[in-house]
Amino acid sequence: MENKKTALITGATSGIGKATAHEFAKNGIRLILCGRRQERLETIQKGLSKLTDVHILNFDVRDKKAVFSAIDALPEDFKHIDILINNAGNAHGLDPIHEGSLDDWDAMMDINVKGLLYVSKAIIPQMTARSSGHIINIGSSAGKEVYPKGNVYCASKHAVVALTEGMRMDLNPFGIKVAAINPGLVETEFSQVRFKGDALADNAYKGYKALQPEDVADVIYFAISRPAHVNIADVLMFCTAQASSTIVKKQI
Ligand code: NDP
Ligand code: 8X3
Repeated sequence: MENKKTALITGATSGIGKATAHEFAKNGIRLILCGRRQERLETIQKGLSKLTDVHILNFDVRDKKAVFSAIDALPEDFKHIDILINNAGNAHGLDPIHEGSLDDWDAMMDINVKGLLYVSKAIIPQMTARSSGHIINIGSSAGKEVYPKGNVYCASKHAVVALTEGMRMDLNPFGIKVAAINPGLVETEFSQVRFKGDALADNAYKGYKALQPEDVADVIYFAISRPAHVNIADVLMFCTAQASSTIVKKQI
C-alpha cells in the first residue's frame, strides 16, 4: 500500500465517475468511491476490489454535514487522499430562462457548484498540510460556451471552470495540481437525468458516436499520471462529430 496513491471520486456510481474508477483500479490506484446509490456503490466495490483497495461513501454532495462527516470518518488507511476527482453533477432540465424550474436551478447550483466546494473544503486542508495533491474538476464544454436553454447548467459549469482557475492560483504555493477536464457530449445517464426519463433522452446520442465515459476516463488518467512537474491544466474534448455545443454532425 505504501507507494500507492489514493483517489476520491464523487459521482462514481455511473458514467464518467464509474469509468474513471475502473481506469484507476486497473492502474493500482486505491479508491474512495462516492455517490447516493448504495447498491451500485457496493456492486462496483465488489468488482474493483479484485484490482485494488476500495472504500465506499454514501452521501449527497448538497448535504454539507454529510459531506464532512463522511470524509472525517474515513478509516485510517483511507484518510490520506492524493487525488480528488470532483465529478458528481448533472444538468436538470433544458428550458428557456423564463420557463425554467426553480427546483432544477437549485439542484444544478447546489450539486455542481456548492457540492464541489463542500467536498473540496473537506479534502484540501490535508493537501495543503502535506504540500501535495491533485484535484481534477469535471467541467464541461458548457463551461466554455453558453447554448440556448443551457442557461443555468452553463452557469454552473462556468463556475466550475472559474473555481478551477481560482484553486490553481490559491494552491500554487503548496505545489498542488488543479485541472479542469471539459467534455462535450458523453453517452452516460446524463440525458436521462436532464430530461427526467423523457423520450428526449433517448435521442440525445442518436445519429452520431458520442464520447464514451471511458474516453473521458482515459484523459483523466493521462492527467493524473504525468510527471510531478507537469500539470494538464485544462482540457476541452469533443467527439469527432461535435464542433461546438450547437454543431453536431448527425446521420439522419
Ligand atoms: P451520470 O448521470 O451518468 O453520473 C452522474 C453522477 O453524479 C452519478 O454517479 C450520481 O450518483 C452523481 N450525483 C449526482 N447528483 C449527486 C448528488 N446530489 N450527490 C452525490 N452524487 C451525485 O452523468 P455523467 O457521468 O455524464 O456526469 C458526470 C459529470 O460530467 C457531471 O459533472 C456532468 O456535468 C459532467 N459532464 C457530462 C457530460 C455528458 O455529456 N454526459 C459532458 C460534460 C460534462 P448518484 O445518483 O448515485 O448520487
Ligand atoms: C454536458 C454537455 O452539451 O449537454 O455538459 O452541456 S452539454
